[in-house]
Amino acid sequence: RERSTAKEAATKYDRQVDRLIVEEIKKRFPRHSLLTEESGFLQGDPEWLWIVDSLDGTGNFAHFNPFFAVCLALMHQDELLLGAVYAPAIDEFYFAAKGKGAYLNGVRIRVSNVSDLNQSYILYCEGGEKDRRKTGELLHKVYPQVTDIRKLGSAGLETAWVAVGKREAYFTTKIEPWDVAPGVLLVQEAGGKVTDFQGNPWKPQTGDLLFSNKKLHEKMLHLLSSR
Ligand code: LIP
Repeated sequence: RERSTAKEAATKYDRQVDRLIVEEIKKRFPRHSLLTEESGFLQGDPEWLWIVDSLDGTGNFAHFNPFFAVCLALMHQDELLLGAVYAPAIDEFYFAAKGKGAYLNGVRIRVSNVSDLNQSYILYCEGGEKDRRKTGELLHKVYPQVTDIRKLGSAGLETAWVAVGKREAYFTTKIEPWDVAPGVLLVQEAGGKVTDFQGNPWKPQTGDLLFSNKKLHEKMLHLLSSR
């Protein structure tokens, strides 16, 4: 452990695993661009972009909580082609390919069928320490309407749990693209929906996001965007 707040926690493992993944991608796809949490933007062919978080949920990892993951996505001309979230401590490997579905440990997955807010389990997190107040306000609107709320501490896993149907929706503010890019494709390929709080489609620059099983997307958007 090197830095003090949970949000800024970075271990030497973040950097070691980042180096390993970057080297491997560069070896196989020397001309592709990369955007990683630890190395920043490594310019290459602008049409191909790998988005990497070597250790998502570093705060958990540093505090003996098994919810942490490696997150990896590939974009071609602004379209997500591949997404992978691997949580080694709980043995969950999520993978999605554009048009080919989403999988957990090789088995096809679907989002949940729940359409009533009062029967739904919701996940949330915030991308920046400064947004605690905003997150608190959003929780204040959502919590009374739903069965319960959880924060797992790994955005990658939170998105994956919506894709696999363990939870109905996940919302986040000011999140970074490397935390959620694979989850966007996982949820879409599992039959769910991903938008910003106004209902616009995901872009790597979008920080406020709602991932859902589609069936309660509008109801959740209504809560998140209401004043
Ligand atoms: C973390 C997320 C977590 C979020 C933090 C942070 P990191 O990723 O997955 O859910 O609340 O802001 O972004 O920094 O451990 O890779």
